[in-house]
Amino acid sequence: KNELPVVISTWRHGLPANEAAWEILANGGYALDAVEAGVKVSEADPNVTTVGYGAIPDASGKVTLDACIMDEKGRAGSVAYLQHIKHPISVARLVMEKTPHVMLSGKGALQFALENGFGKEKLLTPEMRKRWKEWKKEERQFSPEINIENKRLENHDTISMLALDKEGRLCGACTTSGLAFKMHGRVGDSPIIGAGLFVDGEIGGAAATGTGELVMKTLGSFLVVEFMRNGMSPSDACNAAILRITEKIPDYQEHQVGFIALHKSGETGAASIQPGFEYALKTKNFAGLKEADAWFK
Ligand code: SD4
Repeated sequence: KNELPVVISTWRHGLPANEAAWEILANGGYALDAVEAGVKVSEADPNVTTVGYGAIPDASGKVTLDACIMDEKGRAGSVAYLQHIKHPISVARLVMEKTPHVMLSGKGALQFALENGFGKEKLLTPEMRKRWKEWKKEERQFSPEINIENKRLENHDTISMLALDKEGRLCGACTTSGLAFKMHGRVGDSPIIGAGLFVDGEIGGAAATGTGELVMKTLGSFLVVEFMRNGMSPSDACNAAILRITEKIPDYQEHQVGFIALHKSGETGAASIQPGFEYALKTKNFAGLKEADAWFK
């Protein structure tokens, strides 16, 4: 168990994101502000090629973004298939705070963002445009790759973050450009409450990364939280949700999925299908990367 505050996030790009979140948490700030500020670091960084600005486009060469956020009271906001906005997580937060809805998508989400003062930006960098052109020439087909971030993309992927502040408020955020070269119009797990992220402020939170289709079909993050509700530790709950995927999805061997979880007590856990899923943890006594338990050893 960890003393509060605690912040946990997916992949190596979680390290600088956790630092930004920690600044808020260490000063007694609100976990919701912390997770938003944290994942914004990845959204703004063009070297993180699977989130926000500088992300890999879809098959048609467009950067389309998914994000969601959830607070300790169970309030939620999300955006899907959003283009031209550098910080989809902040739009998701506004959906939560300013509208009677949970999710806005596509043109409507963009319109809402523009009406609320967000600027329209070009998210496709010249480097990613070049990569897309090469991909079009060579592959022309979408194929999910296991730990794509480890093989080709220097450890970058969806960022999901969970934070517990000094007052014990638990919040989460998740933001991504989705799978590289996905079909145009494809939406993954990341903006789906219960799939890419779920928080129950009285129990704990969980978040996912990896092939979103597998997470959506098993409602993975919700499942992890329900396992914790039934008494499992965060680690056991993540492993049990991975087990569910292996039992229910025939071609799970071809994919990577990773879960992180944070219990209300401060205890954390993580699990994945394939080895190689790293997550970043920051507490008073620890700051660094850990590798999740993997189904395949
Ligand atoms: C998605 N879960 O859109 C995201 C992407 C991801 O490893 O995390 N890929 O399916």
